[in-house]
Amino acid sequence: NSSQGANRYDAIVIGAGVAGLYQLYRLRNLGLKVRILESGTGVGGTWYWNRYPGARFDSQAYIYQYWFSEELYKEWNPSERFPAQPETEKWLNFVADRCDLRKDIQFSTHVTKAQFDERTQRWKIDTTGGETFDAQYFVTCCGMLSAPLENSFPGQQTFKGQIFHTARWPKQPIDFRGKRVGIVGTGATGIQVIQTIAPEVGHLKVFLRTPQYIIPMQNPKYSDTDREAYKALFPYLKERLPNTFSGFDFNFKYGNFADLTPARKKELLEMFWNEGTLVLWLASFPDMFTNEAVNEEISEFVRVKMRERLKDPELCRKLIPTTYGFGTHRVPLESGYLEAYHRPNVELIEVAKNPIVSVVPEGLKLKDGTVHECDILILATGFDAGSGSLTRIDIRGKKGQSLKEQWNQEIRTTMGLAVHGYPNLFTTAAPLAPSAALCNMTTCLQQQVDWIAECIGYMHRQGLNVIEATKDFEDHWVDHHDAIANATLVTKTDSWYMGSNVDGKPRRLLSYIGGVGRYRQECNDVAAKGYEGFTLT
Ligand code: NA7
Repeated sequence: NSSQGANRYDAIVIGAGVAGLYQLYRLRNLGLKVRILESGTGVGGTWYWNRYPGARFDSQAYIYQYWFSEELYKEWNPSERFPAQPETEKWLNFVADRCDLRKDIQFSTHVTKAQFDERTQRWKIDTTGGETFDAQYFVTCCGMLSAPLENSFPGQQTFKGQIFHTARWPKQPIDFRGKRVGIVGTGATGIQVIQTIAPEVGHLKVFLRTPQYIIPMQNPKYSDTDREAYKALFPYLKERLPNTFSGFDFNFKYGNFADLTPARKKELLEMFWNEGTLVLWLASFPDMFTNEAVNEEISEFVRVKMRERLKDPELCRKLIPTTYGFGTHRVPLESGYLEAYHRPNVELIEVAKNPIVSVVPEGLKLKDGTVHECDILILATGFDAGSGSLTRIDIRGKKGQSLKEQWNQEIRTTMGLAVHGYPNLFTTAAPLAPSAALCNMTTCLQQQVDWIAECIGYMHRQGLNVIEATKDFEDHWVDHHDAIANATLVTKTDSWYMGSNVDGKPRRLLSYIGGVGRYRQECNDVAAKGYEGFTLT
């Protein structure tokens, strides 16, 4: 009923997670009429959906924050360095309440289609509930890791027990006591689940295809003194985080690894390792990402650490990666993950050479015909990252062109913020911007949201209605992105970073790897030049 004006907005935002909440806040402050459409029944995005046992972030709580209000920052009291999902969900609810955001969020509303109407120069957005919204701007805050690979195996519907994808975990706790549980996936998610439920379940079978490098998490409780100390750093952190390589409170400062003496290498690696954060990965030595010999030396350092804990040669063979380098895809923090395999109730089943072929009523069936019986099956099988949240919506730009069809051929964006051919569409957490792969998400997302809000504010001040990235500028961005990406070892490793976890997905590094600070500078330059590379009418 958009003709009646009820569903007519200046901006429709999808998603009430970290980005969407802040986007609503910023656009509303411009005086715009904005509505968030959110599939879930509550706010939180990632922190609403991923309520699996052991879910927590790997960014320190004092930097996984918003920076638009010092007051808000100081009011929130994280309990520990890396709080678990319930606390983060609570924090986002606190933000939504304190900023009075809920009145502009429509829950349980899933967007199915969005079409740019060239006659009216506005977006028409359809939902599963049969509503149609009409908006000048269409802003996607869908998250980078929100399209779960739920249908991983044929026959899932025939399973007699309970089956869960980690990103669609039920609100009621699952009782694992005495149960035979199978878990597929040992990424950042699987590791958190395994180490958490291993002591609880009757018997746990871990189906392992690719082993992971890990860093042991140090997760001290925050005392009042700790909280006072970081709260005093608010102005410093707000300024610093967006200017680092990965949006964390640490940055490369020891130069290239290759230039150090053996003694200094050892000393610094031990120091980073003992930090118990992602510093060893994201802010130790820049040449770890580009120099194969350096990467191998650091990988071997981590392997030795893993060997010391695993002890058993058979477990070492199965669980220590040798076919790819440390840091060339996500390195999870863990707490007792390796030791879980020492428990008598935990069994490790390798499925690289003898793959899982299907789910049968009793459990999982492997290629050689073996059936592993389970009562509960957990799929920690990951996501169609970056592009999936957008290609699962039928998004159509000028001349009815389909984003899904185009991205089935090649995934491309302009700075991860716009797509040529799709005027007045703004994207966050989209491919070719820094994101989850290599960035503290709150840092990257706020920078993207700010850029979008400032762009829309500029358009309004100038009396402009439509913005579209030019083909030339998009080509330039894609080339720039690829040139940096292809100089790293990340593009030589298979993972969701490259889209290689989804059959047929075109290969490209999904996250900008030139650094958060550099990316921000590029975005600011475009804005400072009156949105050079975009046509504004
Ligand atoms: P990931 O990192 O994509 O991990 C998925 C895991 O599932 C990984 O171990 C996969 O093995 C495994 N997998 C997927 N399909 C199969 C099949 N068919 N057989 C066996 N094993 C399979 O997803 P996560 O949810 O852990 O993490 C995603 C991000 O979310 C993470 O990086 C954080 O930033 C938050 P593979 O490696 O493909 O051999």
